[in-house]
Amino acid sequence: MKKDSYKVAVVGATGAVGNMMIKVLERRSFPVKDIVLLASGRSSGRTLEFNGREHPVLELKESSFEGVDIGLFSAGGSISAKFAPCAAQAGCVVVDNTAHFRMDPEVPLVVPEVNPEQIANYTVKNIIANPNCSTIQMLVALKPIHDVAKIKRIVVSTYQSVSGTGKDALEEMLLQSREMANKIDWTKEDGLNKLWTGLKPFRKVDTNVYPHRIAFECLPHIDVFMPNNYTKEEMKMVWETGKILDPTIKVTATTVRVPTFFGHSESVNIETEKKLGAQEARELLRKAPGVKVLDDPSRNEYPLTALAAGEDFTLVGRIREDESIDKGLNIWVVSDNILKGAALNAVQIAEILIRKYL
Ligand code: NAP
Ligand code: 3JN
Repeated sequence: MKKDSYKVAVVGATGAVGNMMIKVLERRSFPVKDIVLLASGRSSGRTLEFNGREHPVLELKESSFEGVDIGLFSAGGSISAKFAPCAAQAGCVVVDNTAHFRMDPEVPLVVPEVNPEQIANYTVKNIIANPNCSTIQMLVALKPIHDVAKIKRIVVSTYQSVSGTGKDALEEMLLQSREMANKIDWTKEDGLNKLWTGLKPFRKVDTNVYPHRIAFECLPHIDVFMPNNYTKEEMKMVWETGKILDPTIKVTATTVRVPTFFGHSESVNIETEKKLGAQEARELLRKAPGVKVLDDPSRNEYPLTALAAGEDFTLVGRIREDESIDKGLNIWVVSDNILKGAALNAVQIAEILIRKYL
């Protein structure tokens, strides 16, 4: 018999993504009968609020999943590798936010606006994978275009916010920014000279999270470097687009960390089989699920991280025909990486699961 409420575990509940999962479950009135908040032993003794009540944070153990219907995992790949199979074995359906299972052919990789039908295949391993945030927002924007004009090639550059690296990275950026803003002298009269001199001591600073200073810097380096000299983040966009949207699309990516707080931005260039004008694309995207078009240059209107933060929609704008080729478009896509890029996408998957299968 179908249940009307569910026991839900959040693994990594104290982290940036886990915390947002709790908020999204609450905001969308997910039918939670009982919530189990799991993290490392370091967080034992802490409590977190859900639906107006404080709940204890428990240490994640293999036995944590007894009677749990749905497990939302975001504590890193090695934790998912070890504990997702235990949870699945105990009858819990895992929605995993890490890269660990994404390319497993027996695990569906799902963006609800793009390939919700794949959720049906969760039964093979009792695990569903949530894609990488940069892939999710790009595909939410491209799916309606692909359906009409068939995309042949994607060239994407990302501008990814620091929240994508978690809470320690946000702290690193804030501390570095404060120190630099306080120590660097600036006057309009002699500003540039003072700035150059003031910046010198900050060329090389001690860091804990990133290999270089992130404050006032762009790092063309997200995740580890691969043998082909792309980063793993770049290859995730290539691999995941093939699995979710269409394996015949050619994808090349450059992923860059920029000193913004929330919201990843992407410059996306596509080549299509059928010609699609910018205005047609705008109209298509206006009707697309999960998309909000902000595209009025006459009013300086375009997607910004400040507009995307805390917003469920993926913002799309700067829609232009690529004048260097016959059938191509350029678009600018911004979305909240912790929300649609992680927590919201996972909860949307869980919503479909309970509506159709559990
Ligand atoms: P975060 O803010 O650093 O939080 C990490 C979480 O994992 C914390 O709750 C932490 O608990 C928990 N954790 C760490 N080691 C653990 C252990 N041994 N046992 C149990 N829990 C443990 O990181 P985040 O930004 O939330 O990201 C977490 C993971 O989510 C990432 O590693 C990544 O795999 C995934 N993620 C996916 C996307 C996406 O694109 N879909 C985006 C961001 C992140 P304590 O507080 O107790 O240490
Ligand atoms: O860097 C970002 O903006 C997104 C980060 C995602 C991430 C961070 C650490 C480990 C992932 C991911 O989801 O691909 C992983 C991982 O699970 O490999």
